[in-house]
Formats: sequence, C-alpha cells, structure tokens
Amino acid sequence: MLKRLAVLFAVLALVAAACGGDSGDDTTTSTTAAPDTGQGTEGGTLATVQARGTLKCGVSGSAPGFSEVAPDGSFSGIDVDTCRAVAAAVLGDGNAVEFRTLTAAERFAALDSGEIDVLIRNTTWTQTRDTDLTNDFTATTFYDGQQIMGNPATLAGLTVEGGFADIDGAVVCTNAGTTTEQNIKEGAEQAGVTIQLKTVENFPEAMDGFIAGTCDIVTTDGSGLYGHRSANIAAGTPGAEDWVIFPEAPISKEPLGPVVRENDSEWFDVVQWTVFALFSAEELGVTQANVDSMMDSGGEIGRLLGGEGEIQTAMGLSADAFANSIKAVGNYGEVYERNLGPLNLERAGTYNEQWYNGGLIYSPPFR
Ligand SMILES: N[C@@H](CCC(=O)N[C@@H](CS)C(=O)NCC(=O)O)C(=O)O
Repeated sequence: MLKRLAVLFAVLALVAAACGGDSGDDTTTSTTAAPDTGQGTEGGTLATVQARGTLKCGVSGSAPGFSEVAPDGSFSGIDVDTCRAVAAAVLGDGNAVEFRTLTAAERFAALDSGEIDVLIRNTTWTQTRDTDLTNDFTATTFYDGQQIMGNPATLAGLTVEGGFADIDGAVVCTNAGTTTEQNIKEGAEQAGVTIQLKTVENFPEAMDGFIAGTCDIVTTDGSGLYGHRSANIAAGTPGAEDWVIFPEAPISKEPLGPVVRENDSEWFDVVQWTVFALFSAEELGVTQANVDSMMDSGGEIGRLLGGEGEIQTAMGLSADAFANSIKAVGNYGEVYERNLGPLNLERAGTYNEQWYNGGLIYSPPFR
C-alpha cells in the first residue's frame, strides 16, 4: 500500500495539511531558556548514558511494527530496533535499553524532563514541535501519512476511493496529543463536513471503540491503520478483512523519527549518525550476518565499521560503535523487513526505499 502512498504523496506534497500546534498536541510549553534537563547543555546526554550504562528510550508500546510489547514483556518494532542500535553504538550492547512506554500526550514532557534520553515513538517532525518545544528532530526513519479507516458494514458504500464526504456526520476516534487530531479537524473543516471528534488516551482504545461500534471511523498514521487491521485479521475479529483504509492519498505528511532534547549537539550527532549508519550499511551491502567479515574492508565500509580512517572515536564513541549497531539489529533494510514486512507495509516503490531506488532514505557519506 505504501507504493500507493508514495505516488500520492507526490501529488499531495504541496497541499498536505500542516501539523500546526493548535490543540493538546504539545504538553510542554514554549520556552527560550535552556531546558531543565539536569543534563547540562552540550554533551550532557552522551556522558549521562555512558555513566549509567543503559539507554532510556521512550516508545509507544502499542504501535504495530514500530513498538510493541509481547506478553513476556519483550519489545519489538522499528522504533525499538532504533533504540537498540543507539544503545549498541554508545554502550556496545543493543540490550542495554530501558524502554519507557509513553502516550502521545506524555512524550515531549518525558523527553524535556530527562525521564528519557531519546524519544523514538512514531513521532512526526513538525515545525512547532521542533521550534516551539525543547526538541530536535534527528532523521526520518519512516515516511508515513495519515489515513482513515471505516467499516463498510456500518458506513454503507465505503471504498478505498472514499474521502471526507464519506465521513460527514461520523464519530471519528483517535488518540490525543497527535498531529492526527489536528489534521482530521482541519481537513473536515476545509472539506465542509461535520465530524464528531472523540479523542482517547491510546490508539488501541480508539480501535476498541471502532470494533464496539461507538466510533464510526478511526484515523491515524497509515502504518498504524494497516498494522491494526492486520492484527485484527490475524486475531479473527469479525469483518476485519473488510475494513476500508482511505483516502488512497494520505491527508498529511508524517515523517517519523528519533527526537532528542534541543541544544545537545553531541548527543544529536550520535543518534543521527546511528540512523545514518543503518542506512549506509544497507547501501554498502553490510548486513547483520556479514558485518564481522566486512570489518577489514577499506574505504567507506572500513570507516563505517571502525577500520582505518574511522571517525567514531572523535564523536566520543568506540571505533566499532556502528559495527555494534549493525550486529545488534542489522541494516535499515533488515530492520524494515523484520518489523514492517509482516504487516505487509510494502517498501518497494515508496519513499521508504533507498535514494538509489527512487526513495528518500539517504545517508550522507561516512568520510
Ligand atoms: N505520528 C503522529 C501520531 C502518533 C501516534 O500516536 N500514533 C498511533 C498510531 S498506531 C500510536 O502510536 N498509537 C499507540 C498508542 O497510542 O500508544 C504524531 O506524532 O502525533
């Protein structure tokens, strides 16, 4: 489906709804003072994480393919793997992570207060979140877009060609503190349709309402809708295979990726270049299985993995920091396939492909 997203994003790029901060999206207030993180400023978080020996990573915990908690308490997902890659780069151990599950409304305050070191919770990069709040966005690990899901058994005639006209008068449910609630409100207003927007704390509650029939429609990032629909089909929820996800052209751009506290440039670099290392590893053919045998390659692969000319020690990391990340989770393509492949979030032909395959996944050079 993301093939369709990619094509339609191109059309929508200029008209996509802006994710303005006009609602309960932002749980921390704007400030011009340095954030009270207890971390100091420059370099604070890297030293803190190294001294502690674990990384505190803020995730959702109920976002299929991004961050989920299994009954045994183990975490998985593309966001979870990004946490592990950072921990492996900084601490040499991809398991040295304390996950904190956060609602959308809680997440920025948790980062600002120092409760977490990095926020990797399917979080959309927007202007207000970046510039009004005490956040810095490092890189985009998944290009998403908001869609809507309905049940044709309740809303007769609903098809994937559907649009705002089909939700006139509907009870629309989503989770609070998101771009989602802003986009749907603004989109409905602009389309001249009236909706009854019901926001809940966690998106799974919106899904419960949808299944119970108290919500006519649910809306969130397309990946979330596909993920929840797949999970419900697998769980045998009656009628789930008929649920319709529309419009084919997402109603917004939702670039998702890791967020750090602002003005901590050293830590920002560590998180950002860990993501770039996963991107570059895929480009250079370095995988979880072959990383050890590639260590002695010269050139860019050598520099990436800690060989001659390596640049990681100058960042305050070990020379083999990124080799450790790749050993822990694999390259970006492997991370994508492991977590999003099972949800049928097809990568080919989408923005989540590598740049040399027509996508937007692009790492600057390791030089
Ligand atoms: N990307 C949007 C939406 C994020 C969001 O909350 N997405 C849902 C989609 S699955 C989610 O994470 N739900 C899990 C939860 O509420 O814990 C944002 O940054 O505001």
